[in-house]
Amino acid sequence: HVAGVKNGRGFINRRWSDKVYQSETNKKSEVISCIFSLKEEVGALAKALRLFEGINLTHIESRPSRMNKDQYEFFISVDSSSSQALDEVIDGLRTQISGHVHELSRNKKKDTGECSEKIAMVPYDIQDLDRFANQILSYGSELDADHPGFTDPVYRARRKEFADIAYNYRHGQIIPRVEYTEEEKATWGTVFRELKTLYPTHACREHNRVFPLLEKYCGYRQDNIPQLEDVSRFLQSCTGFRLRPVAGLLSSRDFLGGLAFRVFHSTQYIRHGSKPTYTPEPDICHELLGHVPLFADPGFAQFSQEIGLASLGAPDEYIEKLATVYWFTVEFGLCKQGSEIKAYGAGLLSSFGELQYCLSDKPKIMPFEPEKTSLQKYPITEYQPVYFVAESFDDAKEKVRKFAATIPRPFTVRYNPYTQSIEVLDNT
Ligand code: HBI
Ligand code: NLE
Ligand code: FE
Repeated sequence: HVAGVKNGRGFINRRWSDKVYQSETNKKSEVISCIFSLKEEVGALAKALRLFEGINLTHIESRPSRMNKDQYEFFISVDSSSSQALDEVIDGLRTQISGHVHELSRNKKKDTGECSEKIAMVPYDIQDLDRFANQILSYGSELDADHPGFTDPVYRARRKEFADIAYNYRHGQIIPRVEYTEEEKATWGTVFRELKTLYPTHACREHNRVFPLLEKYCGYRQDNIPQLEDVSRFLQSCTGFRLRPVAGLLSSRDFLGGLAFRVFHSTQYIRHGSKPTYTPEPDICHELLGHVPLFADPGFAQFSQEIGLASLGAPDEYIEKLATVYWFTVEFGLCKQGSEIKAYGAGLLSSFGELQYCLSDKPKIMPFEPEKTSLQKYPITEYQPVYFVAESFDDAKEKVRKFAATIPRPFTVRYNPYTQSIEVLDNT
């Protein structure tokens, strides 16, 4: 049954059925988490936090309130030995600081003695992605020291312009068009020309089927870098997938979460012109030439969304496994087609160097088995030493589905495409 779907905050409480459970057992629960809101004011948080002196906080997170524009919400958890003390803090918050405190309880499960203490913050509907998409990891607008663009001030300034577009973007807006420089267009031209010669022999048939449509409808040409907005509209008409600009690498959790909504976070900047055949970072060449053709394929779109749905509310160690599965499929996957092996991973289809290498006799090739594949270690700044071969997209999808069912979560989720939101189904 579907129940308790939303509390209006974009949280899904992993023990969202606590209320029901509580009344059934008639037992007072231990409170270990709460959400409180504060009016935006200098020193407001510091004042509230004074109440927490002597308590072991295990988690604190903040975000702008959706209901009151001038307020911020803070989500905190304490370790269970501080549960009683938290009761007092909550009283203090209510009386001295803010009337708005929402308690989240933890209940011991009757027979297993197991309890889930964490409450995952997950996007609940497609707009919620606005709150997750701006936390960029190491390679963001600030480049790492070994990046070819690190010492190039022109390139760095340009990256900042792209980062600003992404930071300011909100769901539903038109993705700002970018006028690319002659130098940027030249880099694209090289990547485009060389890859196009390899696709007929190296890319999977789904990629080759869609590519001419992108040339026809989206301005894919050697002398033109297509606009994200045009490509996003095209994808929406094919599979409902859409693009959303992003400044750089997101955490695996945030990135995979987007896929649950058929949203693909896409960079808009281009790689540094000094190394067109391979870059470790995603860039517009990687997104448009590697990912986009496959997101236009219905079977592949479904496969990608299922990885995303599996990630929602999953424990950290499973996020890592899912990210690894994503890595060896969507990014670096090979698949059988007839008697041949072809590339379908976007990281291969956007790298002239690695696309040739992956089908040579140098790397190790193993069958795609999510349980095993999800444990494989991999480098992120050089060609992969190991690739996994899928029997077909359908087969890979079935296997990932089975794998996802082993992820411990007290609920399952399903996507409602009419409301573009997640529905939570109780598992308990
Ligand atoms: N972030 N923007 C962006 N693009 C990606 O392709 C990407 C990411 N974060 C993580 C990631 N890919 C994967 O390596 C997995 O961790 C999901
Ligand atoms: N190595 C790829 C390329 O050069 O296009 C990008 C991979 C991004 C994960
Ligand atoms: Fe990618």
